[in-house]
Amino acid sequence: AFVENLLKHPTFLNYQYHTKFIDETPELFDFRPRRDRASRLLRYVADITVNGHPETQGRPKPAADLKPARAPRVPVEPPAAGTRTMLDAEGPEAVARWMKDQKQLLITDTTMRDGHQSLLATRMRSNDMIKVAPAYAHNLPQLFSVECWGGATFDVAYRFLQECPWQRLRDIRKAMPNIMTQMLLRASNGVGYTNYPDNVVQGFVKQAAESGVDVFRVFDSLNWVENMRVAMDAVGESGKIVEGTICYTGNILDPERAKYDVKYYVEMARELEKAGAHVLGLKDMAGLLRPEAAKVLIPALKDAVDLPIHFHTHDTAGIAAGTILAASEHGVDAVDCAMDALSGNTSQATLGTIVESLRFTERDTGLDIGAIREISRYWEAVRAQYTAFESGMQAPASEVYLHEMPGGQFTNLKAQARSMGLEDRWHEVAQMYADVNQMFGDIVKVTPSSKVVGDMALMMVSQGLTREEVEDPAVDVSFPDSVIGMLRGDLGQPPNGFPKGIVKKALKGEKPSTERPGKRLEPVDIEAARAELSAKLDVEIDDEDLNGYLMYPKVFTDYATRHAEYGPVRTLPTKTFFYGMDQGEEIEAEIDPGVTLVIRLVAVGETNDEGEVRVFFELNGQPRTVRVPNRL
Ligand code: BTN
Ligand code: 3PY
Ligand code: ZN
Repeated sequence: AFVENLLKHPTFLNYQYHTKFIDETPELFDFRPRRDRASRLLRYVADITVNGHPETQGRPKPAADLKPARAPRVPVEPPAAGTRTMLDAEGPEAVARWMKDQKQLLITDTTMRDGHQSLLATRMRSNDMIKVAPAYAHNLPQLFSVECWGGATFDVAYRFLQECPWQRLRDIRKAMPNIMTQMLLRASNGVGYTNYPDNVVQGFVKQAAESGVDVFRVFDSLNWVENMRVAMDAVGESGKIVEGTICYTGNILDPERAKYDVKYYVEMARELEKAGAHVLGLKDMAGLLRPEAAKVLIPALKDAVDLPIHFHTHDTAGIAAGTILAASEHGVDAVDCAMDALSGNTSQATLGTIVESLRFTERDTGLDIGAIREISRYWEAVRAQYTAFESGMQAPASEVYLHEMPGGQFTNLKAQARSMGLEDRWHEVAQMYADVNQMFGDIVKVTPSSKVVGDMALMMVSQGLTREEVEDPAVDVSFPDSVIGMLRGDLGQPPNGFPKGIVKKALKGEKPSTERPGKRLEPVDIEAARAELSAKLDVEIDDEDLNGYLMYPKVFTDYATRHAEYGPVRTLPTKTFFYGMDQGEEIEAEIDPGVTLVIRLVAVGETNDEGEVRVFFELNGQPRTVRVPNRL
């Protein structure tokens, strides 16, 4: 019966099945009626329609007359060759050489990762990305890369969007086969908040390369190269591009911040080159590199190493474009921008503006401004659906030079402060964040070290503690777990270590470790983990699922449990996913290539004595009724 079902399935007949086809097509195993994917989806839509989505409750709503986002149409012919074509044919060293040899300023589009991570709390759904990927492939084949994976997007996909990050990657890769994809990897912290055993990091990189990542931007949250080698080596072995990355903090022009001076960055660049980087990443996660400083730093790095340089910054202070143009004039090879509609403030500089600024100069990007406008109009319509996740930041702020918060953390920390009732004391939080940084010895602040500094700052503001009191051995302080972990050495070592006084106080005499954390962590028995998870969930666990589970055991298990109940909710339109349906509304959900459900909401009934509501649908023209609890 299984084979019969399989052979009759329209997707199989179309030869469009992919590796997860069987996994995602449980009706193949449905020999007796059971809740199929369509029924599960109807249940989700009914539930959200009746009860609302927990994530959007109490938040601003999109305009009632919102138009659906329509991606630009593309021709049926395959797209022109791009960087991915070059990587496949010639390998990572050849791509690196080409980056250095050609004149144009190369551009990475960050909209699908850092753009929405920094502006919309990472909540953008795969559906909205995949629809526009063909337009990138056809109309912007000169892009260096599209950053669309890693950082916070991995766990947010499972945790809040109820979708598989690996499938997102495969789908983007397939729709955009000619341009390199790029991910942000926190070295031994993977895409998580703490160090993982070496074999977990290695397995994760291997899987990411297989599922479709071409450029791995690898950084360490304390700039400790020793803690980057496992991840960098694994990328090198996969045949993909190792972008060994420096995180920039402080101000090289400030004599008072001599810890992070030009010499410091030059030495780190040399270490990364020796460690096997193909490209040198310069990651200015808070947007602190001033244009005048870029004029000094970029030439110094170019002198020091033989690698192309890829610069990343944020527009929090409103000057990212100025810094990018200064870096371009001084020979930087590639830079990151976000499509206009998702640029500015805590996000990246405005892509179309950089392209126009360099037109008719020797660094002309070669990108089509008309295509950029068209794609940005699509993103504008997409962004309008995510009103619930806007931060409310109205203007750029030079206060970032005080607190030095990464763009991807800023809005998160603000939301965390709001939830603790500290929103109107935000400027105190900002000052405290700066004080905590000094108390920890002036460290690099980027995920996960930035979260540790944020946890400490919020705790101190809410409890009314000052830095002096925290440092005073006579004052009793209960430190957050994340702070104790970092000071114990769980995230590795900053330059010159952590200040002895604060370590002693936080650890209450426990001896900190200065070894590489991965050296102390036992390797995980991968196959035992697979067997255990498979038994627990009663399904086959493939390598992608397994890697998700190893990174985030509880988040993955919760996702998988909800998936069994609600089905492929990733296929629903974004408005439906967050707000359910209106009476009389009709939507489509393509649950497999070429297999589309047409769902119409006919009516929502009264709540009965058991507290249940009947919701009336038409599914592909057939009446269907779903009962869901009314939890309101
Ligand atoms: C989330 O957990 O925030 C994202 C997944 C949505 C789960 C759905 S929302 C409707 C239903 N009610 C719940 O409490 N969970 C499911
Ligand atoms: C992340 O690690 O998610 C970041 O964006 C760091 O800047
Ligand atoms: Zn960033």
